[in-house]
Amino acid sequence: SPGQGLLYPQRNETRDLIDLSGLWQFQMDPQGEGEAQRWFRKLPAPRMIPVPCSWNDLFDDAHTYLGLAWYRTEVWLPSGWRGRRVILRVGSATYAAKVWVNGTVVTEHHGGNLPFAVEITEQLAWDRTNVVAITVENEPRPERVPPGPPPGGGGVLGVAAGFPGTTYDFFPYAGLHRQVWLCAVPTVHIDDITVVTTIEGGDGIVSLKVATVGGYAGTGKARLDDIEADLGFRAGTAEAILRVPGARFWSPRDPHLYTLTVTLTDGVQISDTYSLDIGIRTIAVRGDQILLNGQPIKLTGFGKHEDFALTGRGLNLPMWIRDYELLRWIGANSYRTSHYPYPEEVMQLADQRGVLVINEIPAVGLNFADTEDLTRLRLAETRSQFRELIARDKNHPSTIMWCVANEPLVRPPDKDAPLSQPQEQKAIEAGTRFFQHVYDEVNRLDGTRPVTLVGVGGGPREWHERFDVICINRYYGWYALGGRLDQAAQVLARELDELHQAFGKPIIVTEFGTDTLPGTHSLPPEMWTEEYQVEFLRRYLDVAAQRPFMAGMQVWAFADFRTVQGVGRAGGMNFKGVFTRDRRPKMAAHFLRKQWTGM
Ligand code: GCB
Repeated sequence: SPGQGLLYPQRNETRDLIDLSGLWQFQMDPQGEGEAQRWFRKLPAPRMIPVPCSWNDLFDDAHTYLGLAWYRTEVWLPSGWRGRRVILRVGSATYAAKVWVNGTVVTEHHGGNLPFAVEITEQLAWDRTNVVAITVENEPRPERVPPGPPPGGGGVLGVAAGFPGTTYDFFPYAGLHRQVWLCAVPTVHIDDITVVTTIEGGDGIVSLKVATVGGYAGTGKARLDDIEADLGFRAGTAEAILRVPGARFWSPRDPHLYTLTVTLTDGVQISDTYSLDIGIRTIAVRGDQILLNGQPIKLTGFGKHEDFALTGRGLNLPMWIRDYELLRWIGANSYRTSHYPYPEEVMQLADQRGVLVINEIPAVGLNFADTEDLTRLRLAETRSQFRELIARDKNHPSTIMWCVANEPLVRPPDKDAPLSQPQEQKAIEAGTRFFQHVYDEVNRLDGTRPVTLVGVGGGPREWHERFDVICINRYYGWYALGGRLDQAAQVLARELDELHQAFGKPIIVTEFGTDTLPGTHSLPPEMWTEEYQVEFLRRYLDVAAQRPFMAGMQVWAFADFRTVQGVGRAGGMNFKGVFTRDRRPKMAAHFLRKQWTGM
């Protein structure tokens, strides 16, 4: 197996790649008969589907289908790959996947937004095409993360309860959402690199750990510009420290990246090499401030979604490039990967463009009033997804914080049977234990970044206690106090002051916003209009500006996005975007640009 590392695939003098993106064969399997009928060899009635892409917006009969579906493709391997290890890497399969190569099951994976890799050298043929088949399903099961709704009832908020049933409002897109790659690597190869940077005066200190597969016990080199260190491997791993005098520290203003190259070499021959771009920076919390390179930062920006017409949640690089352009245009320095990890390329772009990222796992819709069994299963799922996320994203300077959950809550599973006081207390304690475990695990995996939890309005305050930064989503003036913006601002101000008093930690409002139908206007401002969105945002930003302890304000949302069908979401859309789904600015976009850029 390829080890625990999730380094981004690379082509260089020792490594090669085949990107299997393109048209694959596709067939839904609602009866689950494909495996017994050996569909992993041949699909009986396939149609073509692009990979990567969600299937839901392509075929009418697949629109709300979340069950099992088959993907199949064929690939010839170059003869030059013989003698190397071949690894199959799936960028993201939402939610559960099983993979066959030439009829043999090679791996299974759970968790919809993170990559997985498996060595397939043994299963490959060199004299004919190889058949790769992958099943994907995205059934909303209660034990998953994000959890599906409890049996018999759906919906997160009363307003969003809809079809398909989910515990959140975004559309549960399904499919092979990112690239599938074949990677050829040397038998003994670099499996993982962990980089931690610190600052001493004007110098950058780059500490690295390298892990290999194949029990490498030789030597190697690490190089950054013209600075070099020797690596001596024992039991497959080595460590080194590089000092960069007068370093350029990574920041939104100067997102300077250094290329770090690690090489396995006996001094003459190179057996493997891998390069990655790193930023030298520190991130820390002190009192109520977040410090980047020792200086306080305030986050401006948005909660986002990976969502676009037709491609759904499939990798859409044109959309992402446009989004980064718009983030710059509007003067935002940050966003949150609500409510699941975004593509690896998108994290690389954040590094290059100096965007600060709150990196969130797909733990949205957790309800601690559900059974202990469900909580236990969700904890296991959360932990394994976190291991993968940190393995994938730990070297990105742009990731400044991990987020363990969005709006966990305590809600009676049956809305007609409210929880008793002891039941509610028990549920809150179950959540406290859950987050204690997750916090400790995240800290063990990466002790270099603050960890946060995003709390829901009216949710238990004690869940924030564990965490380094207090993130809250608030909708005074929308879900509560609709139409009463002055009153809403007062309630917000009072709550922020209380939170600051109670915790003395940095506070970020990670969501605040109003559904806004583009082109709808009113005077005086009324709900759903562009004027109302502007006035709502103005109030919130003013309240924050009067409170120097506030560490950031992220508007919900960057752009309008697809939701499930229901009475709370007109046209199957969440209209809280500052941009429309096709990225046209609403009035609020111009307002925020003035606020954030001074232009
Ligand atoms: C929230 C959720 C977000 C929803 C938003 C809304 O609190 O975190 O996923 O889209 O509210 O618009 O209701």
